[in-house]
Amino acid sequence: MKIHKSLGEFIVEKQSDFPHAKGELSALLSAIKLSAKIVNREINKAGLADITGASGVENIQGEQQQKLDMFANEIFKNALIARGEVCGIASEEEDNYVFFDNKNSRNGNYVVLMDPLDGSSNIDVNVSVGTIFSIYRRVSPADGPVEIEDFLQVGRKQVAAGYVIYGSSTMLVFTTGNGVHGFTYDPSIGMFCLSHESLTIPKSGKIYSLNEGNYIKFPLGVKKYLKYCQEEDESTNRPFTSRYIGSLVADFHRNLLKGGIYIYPQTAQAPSGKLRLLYECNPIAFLAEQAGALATDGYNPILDLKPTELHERVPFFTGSPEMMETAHQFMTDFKEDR
Ligand code: AHM
Ligand code: MG
Repeated sequence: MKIHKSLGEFIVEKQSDFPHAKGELSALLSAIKLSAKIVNREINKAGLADITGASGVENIQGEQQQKLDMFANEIFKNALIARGEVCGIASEEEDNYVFFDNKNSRNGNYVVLMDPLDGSSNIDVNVSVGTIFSIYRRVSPADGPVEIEDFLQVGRKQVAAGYVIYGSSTMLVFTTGNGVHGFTYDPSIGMFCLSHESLTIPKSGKIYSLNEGNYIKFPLGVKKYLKYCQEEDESTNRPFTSRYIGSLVADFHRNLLKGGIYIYPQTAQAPSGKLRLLYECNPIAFLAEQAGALATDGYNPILDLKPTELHERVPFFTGSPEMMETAHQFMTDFKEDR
């Protein structure tokens, strides 16, 4: 029987690869690991306990918060407060950023931005959901309170990012800027074990993932690209296959392993799309680039965009480089003024 390396062992072994941190980033990742285990436990019994469904509260973006959204938010927040490396967080479920103003944490060197439970519409129906996280070094002085500038850093400044996918198995996938590594949770021993070292995305693929129900609202470039995916052409292996789960983490994870493209574009009604730059697109874009994929707003790399507000949205295109190049071509050729 093969014994896999644990996430803890892997982190200790790779400490010297962490561009900015010694023990600090390890401790921080281990808080995320612990929170993921607790959230995983709750999700696994979601049909049995009174934790599914809406909480009755709306978040600042006017969306109904699910009970599990709020539960996951509290778990991750409390685990990060307890470690002391993090001086503040921003979260999809918090209106404003949160300063950890306690003796232990206020001088922490890092901020974490997260979507504690992404894919909320899938919670109650036993379909994969995820946690997404993004980590930066703070830029404000360490002896003062955390500032908005600490959170509005350009994506290229991330020191680590990752996601947890609660799927047919639970996996934690992360990068610290030296490749992308995946760990599968073994519930029998309570450990994340190295299962996917140095993940790279296939250069091309057959899968396209987008919510086709929105077709009528898509920009012309996306409509044309979608029709291109559906045409017959032997030399390019078309028609491609449509796969859409409606959980960014799960759709991205599948495309990362198999090759594919994920698109959540802008529409006339939502000119910035749906997904949030800071805690959905930036971390996924960091992972994507580290795995040899591309991640853009249809034109520009996501990691180069300068954020202006905490919950801002951005059109999101990510996937295998050859598929992305074709999609970009359509976006440029059929650019319209909306
Ligand atoms: P959420 O953060 O409220 O869960 O929304 C984000 C999710 C993504 O995971 C997913 O890709 C997208 O919304 C699906 O949106 P839609 O149902 O409009 O296709
Ligand atoms: Mg989300």
